[in-house]
Amino acid sequence: MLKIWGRLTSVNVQKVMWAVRELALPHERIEAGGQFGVVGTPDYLRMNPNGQVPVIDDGGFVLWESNAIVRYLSSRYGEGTLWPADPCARADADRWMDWQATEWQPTMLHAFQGLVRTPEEKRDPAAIAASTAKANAKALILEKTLQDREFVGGTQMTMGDIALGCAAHRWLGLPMERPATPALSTWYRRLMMRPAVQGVLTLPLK
Ligand SMILES: N[C@@H](CCC(=O)N[C@@H](CS)C(=O)NCC(=O)O)C(=O)O
Repeated sequence: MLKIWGRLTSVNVQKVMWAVRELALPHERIEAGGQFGVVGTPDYLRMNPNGQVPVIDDGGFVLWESNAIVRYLSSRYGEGTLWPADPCARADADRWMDWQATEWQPTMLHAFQGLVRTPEEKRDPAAIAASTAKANAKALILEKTLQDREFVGGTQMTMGDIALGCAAHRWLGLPMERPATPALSTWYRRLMMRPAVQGVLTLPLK
């Protein structure tokens, strides 16, 4: 059976669990990372030398890097749904996954760590403000894209919406100033109604 290592408070584990649930895959999730530890043990480091979550083991095939895992599960078990059959549609979804990981998510790091995981007296307001401004500017790019479509790739939900949806959940859940993003918010609410997301993306952020 598919095994997934990772705590559900991790945005990267959330992506994988959401994909697993969309695809209705029988699975076992093992708590790891954060207060659960595990990621520094020799057995775990043999699976993922980065000592991070998530990791999966699918019948002996071990994989780390959350977006790579979502792509693998989608291509193997979600052809025509999460994994669009058309190469252009697939590349579109793929492009947004890369954008999420390399352009949007990193901008949120200081805001998230500062506002959610750091006591108020120890926060760095300048770092939080800079992070917030960058994250908000990136969110407006997604807002513009979502103005004329239901999902990021068009009319069908794909793996791209999973990676972006998890990042949007974090962005919208941060206690900070945000520009108005009506299209993004409508898309996010649409995603949050999906049964597969229940219990995976929860508020408040931790
Ligand atoms: N690029 C990696 C990043 C993985 C990552 O940063 N994981 C964090 C949680 S989001 C982690 O393992 N932190 C250490 C821990 O939880 O103990 C991915 O997308 O899978």
